[in-house]
This record gives sequence, structure tokens and C-alpha cells, in this order.
Amino acid sequence: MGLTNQSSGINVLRERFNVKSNLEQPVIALAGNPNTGKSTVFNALTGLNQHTGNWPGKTVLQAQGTFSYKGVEYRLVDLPGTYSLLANSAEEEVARDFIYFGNPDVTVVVGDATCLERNLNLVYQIMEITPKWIFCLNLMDEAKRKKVYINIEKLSEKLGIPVIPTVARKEEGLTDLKEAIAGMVRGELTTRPRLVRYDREIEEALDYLVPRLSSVIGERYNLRWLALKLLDGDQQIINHLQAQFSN
Ligand SMILES: Nc1nc2c(ncn2[C@@H]2O[C@H](COP(=O)(O)OP(=O)(O)OP(=O)(O)O)[C@@H](O)[C@H]2O)c(=O)[nH]1
Ligand SMILES: [Mg+2]
Repeated sequence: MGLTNQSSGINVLRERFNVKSNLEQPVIALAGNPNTGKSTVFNALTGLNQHTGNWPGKTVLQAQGTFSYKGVEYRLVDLPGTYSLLANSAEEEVARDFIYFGNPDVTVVVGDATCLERNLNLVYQIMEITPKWIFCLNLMDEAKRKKVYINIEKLSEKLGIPVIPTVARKEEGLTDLKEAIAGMVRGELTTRPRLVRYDREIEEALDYLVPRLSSVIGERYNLRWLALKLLDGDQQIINHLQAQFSN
């Protein structure tokens, strides 16, 4: 078992999702609730440099494309819209598995500024999976029209994550989004996500499990999240680990 072979590479893992990239091409995932403008952001950034297919083994549409910004080419993967990442549907499973096992360099969560609260469920779930994410708060024009005012700085401070307001349909804010993506890929833009703390018994079980997982799996993955899923008895995750580490 190549459990500790970190260098065997994240690219091999991504290829299982039909996402091929090299070290010079950072991979950016677009996630978010349905109908928040993910595909509009995707199309605005990638233009004609895109193709569609299906996620391996699923009838869920997969769109991938590339865009360049300041001399770096990025691979952008448009994930299906989901309200949660509990893998209760093929869409949720695809989104969750790619964000976790595909280990994107940055995940951009596209949110709807007219109903911020509805987006926070997904936001907190993403936060548990990865610290490498940006909140793109889209539909700012609609929010303005509905007289919804959002204090972007305060939201960013509360979440510990960069928040970029956009009107994707008019391509407003997309340069700021690209700048944030580039900054995060370079490691210059960092985050301080506010993680959920669980009851004492669960936190103690996590303290027990995480170092043990680390000695088997290494540090490639966010082991706190993995431990939470194992405590949950999540069979899909167990199957995934077996498939991934059995060769
Ligand atoms: N007013 C306004 N409309 C937008 C904006 N961004 C996207 N839209 C519109 O919102 C609708 C949904 O956009 P999509 O990009 O398809 O949303 P999506 O998140 O990809 O949707 P799913 O893939 O179905 O989850 C489309 O009619 C877009 O034109 C925006 O910033 N302002
Ligand atoms: Mg879409």
C-alpha cells in the first residue's frame, strides 16, 4: 500500500476525476448552491477554452476549462450546484469528493448575495474540508435591487476567508476574483477559517483519531474532516479510502 507515498501525486488522484493538470497549472474548483451563477463565472473566466463531459461513473455533467492570469494558466472545474456536501445525491457526492480527494489548489464558493443565510450551510461544510477557499458573493446587483446590504469586510472577518463581491453576468468583480485566486495559489493570501467545535466527546475522539490517521495516511488530507466522517460511519468515504489506498 502506498499510503505514505505523498509524491505519487495528487495528479493521479485528480485523474480519477478526469481532471488532468501539471504542477504548473493550479486547479480551481467552483462550488456553490444551485443557481448562484457558477456557470456564469465559469464561462466568463474560460471563454471558449472549455469542454464538457460527465463525471466518471456518474450521469452528472462536468465542465472544465482554462484561463490565464498574469502569466499563469489555471484549470477551472465547475462543480454541480449543491446545498450541502453530505453526499445524499450524485451531485453532492461529486462536489464533496472532488473538493476533498481532488484537493483543488483553491475552491471558489459562489454564493447568492440576495439570500446569504441559505448559502452558509455549504460555506461551513466547505470550511471543514479545506482552508483554501474564497467566497465569491455573486448577484450583488440583485441584492442592491432588493435593498439587501452586506458588509463585505465584516463577513470576511467573521468567516476568516476572503469575500469577493461580483456581478458575474456583467463580469464585474472577476478581476478581483482572479487576483484573489492567484494570491491564494501563491500562498500570499491566507485564511483563518472559523471551524465548528463539537461536544467534548467528539473532540476527544478526534484528538485520538487524527494522529493515528496521520501515521497511516500522512498529511496530504485534512484529517479532522476524515476522522469526523469515520466517526459518522460514512460508508462512501470508507469505500473511497479503500479504493484509493489499496494499490
Ligand atoms: N442579475 C444577475 N444575474 C446573474 C448573475 N450571475 C448569474 N446570473 C444569472 O443567474 C442565472 C443562473 O446562473 P448560472 O450561472 O447558470 O448558475 P449556476 O450556479 O451555474 O446554476 P446550477 O449549475 O444550475 O447550479 C442565469 O440566468 C444567469 O444569467 C449576476 O451577477 N447578476
Ligand atoms: Mg451551472
